[in-house]
Amino acid sequence: VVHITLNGMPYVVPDTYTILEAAREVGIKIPTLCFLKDLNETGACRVCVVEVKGARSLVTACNMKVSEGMEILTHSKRILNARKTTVELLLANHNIECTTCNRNHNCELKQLSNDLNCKSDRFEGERRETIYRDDSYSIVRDTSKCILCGRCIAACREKAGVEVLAFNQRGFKTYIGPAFEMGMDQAGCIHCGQCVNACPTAALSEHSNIEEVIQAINDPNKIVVFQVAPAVRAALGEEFGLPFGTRVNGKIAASLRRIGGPTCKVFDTNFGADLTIMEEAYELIERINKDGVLPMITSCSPGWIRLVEQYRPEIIPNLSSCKSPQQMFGAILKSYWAEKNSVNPTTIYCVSVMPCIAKKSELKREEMNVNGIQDVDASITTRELARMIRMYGLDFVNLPDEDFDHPLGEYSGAGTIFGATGGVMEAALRTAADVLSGQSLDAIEYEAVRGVASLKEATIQIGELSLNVAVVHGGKQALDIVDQILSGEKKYHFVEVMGCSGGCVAGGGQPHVPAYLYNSGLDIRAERAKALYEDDEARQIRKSHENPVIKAMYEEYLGTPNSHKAHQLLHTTYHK
Ligand code: HC1
Ligand code: SF4
Repeated sequence: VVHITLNGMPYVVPDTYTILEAAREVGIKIPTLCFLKDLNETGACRVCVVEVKGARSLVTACNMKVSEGMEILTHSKRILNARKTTVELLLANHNIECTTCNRNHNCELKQLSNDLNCKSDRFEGERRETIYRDDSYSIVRDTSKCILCGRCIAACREKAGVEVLAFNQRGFKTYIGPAFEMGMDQAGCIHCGQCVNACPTAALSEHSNIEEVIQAINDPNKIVVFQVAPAVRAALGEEFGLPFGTRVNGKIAASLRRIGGPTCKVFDTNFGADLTIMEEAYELIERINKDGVLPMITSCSPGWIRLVEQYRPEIIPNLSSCKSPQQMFGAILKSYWAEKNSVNPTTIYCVSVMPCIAKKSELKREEMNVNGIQDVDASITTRELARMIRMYGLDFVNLPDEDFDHPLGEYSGAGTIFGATGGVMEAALRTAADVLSGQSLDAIEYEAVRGVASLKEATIQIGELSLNVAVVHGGKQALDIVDQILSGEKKYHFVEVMGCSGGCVAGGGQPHVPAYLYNSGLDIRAERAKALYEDDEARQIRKSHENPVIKAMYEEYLGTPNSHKAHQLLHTTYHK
């Protein structure tokens, strides 16, 4: 420990602390802007400056460690002026169209400007040049709102494991984007959206599909069918002030029903997840029994698929041929459900609500159709759904809890945990273990694959078979493990990979988490995952193969998992 004084008061704090951490512990919030703990600790924005007795100039609290006898002032007149000037300089060339900005309710720059009593017109200057790019189906970049904090660059490098974004040019012309003015796709973006989540302003956002969804809702010739991803129910409540980790299944169903009107259907991607498990577990068993390519690697995360296709195509033979739950759901909706209900599939408009922005481009892939009919028509993020709920004047928190529609709203606990890292693995094990052992096993909670550790490995004994499995999440970890698999260093039967660290609960389309909460140690991945494991525990049926609608659908329509028909509808291919 060390002895310090903060604003004249004596404190004893651990010597590993930064000034920022020491201040936080004693209840003083030093503002930050570019700082993200363990990710972006450059001290570049200088918003967190403090005075330290004896230091020649102001020091940055985010990356300066405390030391014995240090005397620190965090809110002196000199500091308040310095911070205010720094932010006013940012405002001088910032595009301050706050009224229509999609981040106006949670922009960190706006909040800071207000807290520091800044004026936007103190400095007159040239505005930042707008380079507005909406050139992928998923992500939009607007440099006029960029403050060059570098958080996105760090997220792309450290989380996605690729280096799509960088500082370009020099001086006033500096801007963040891909090199050589390339588009995001050209530059190898995987659409994980981790840069969007890291952005304090609206310089990076998802490509919005709200308007086309509203158009479909108002088209009398369309039947709008919603499907809601597992992880949305673990996070949407945050947009309406509910505590992190509040499960809002019932309010999502109620909201979508009011938005979509009386003819819409509110179904569940969790049903698609159960179906994915059927196909994937049987595919795994077949690969094991018939000396197929192992390890088999999951394929439901479209950011991960983009990573493979662009950066490690050598591992394509290991990918499960299963479409993702989003796509399986769409394909079944427009075949089985449409036939059963005598609906012309071309009149169905399927909208997925996803925690992900890569889902927007996944649904546009040319393989994602059956007989020329696109499986899913549009995808909106959790954030976009929140905006629509506000747009439609719904009092979210006070809505009644309603059920999803039947039959495609029926899901097992296995389907819902898909949204957390390790969930797909656990769901698949619940089914594979029953099938391989020929019993209905009671031990269904696979603790070894739960949690946010960056690599989880386990050996699961199923009868004679010792099944070696691994779970990784986040592009960077995924690339590491792929390289170890390719070199023969790691040998597994089955690997779950999710493109985002934490899995879909921390996807690029989830509600923004303020940086100060992240920096103070809130692990949003764990908070939201808890809601999904609770959802699992609350279900009577917790194994995908016991979902009665899934069972009936195989009996009436698909035959067996991996049948010819199942392959036509539910499996896909990848590009090199
Ligand atoms: Fe996911 Fe999936 S779990 S990919 O993370 O397999 O996005 O939630 O919907 O499709 O089910 C996302 C989540 C989601 C799919 C499922
Ligand atoms: Fe990088 Fe992911 Fe952002 Fe693309 S979406 S620029 S891969 S962080």
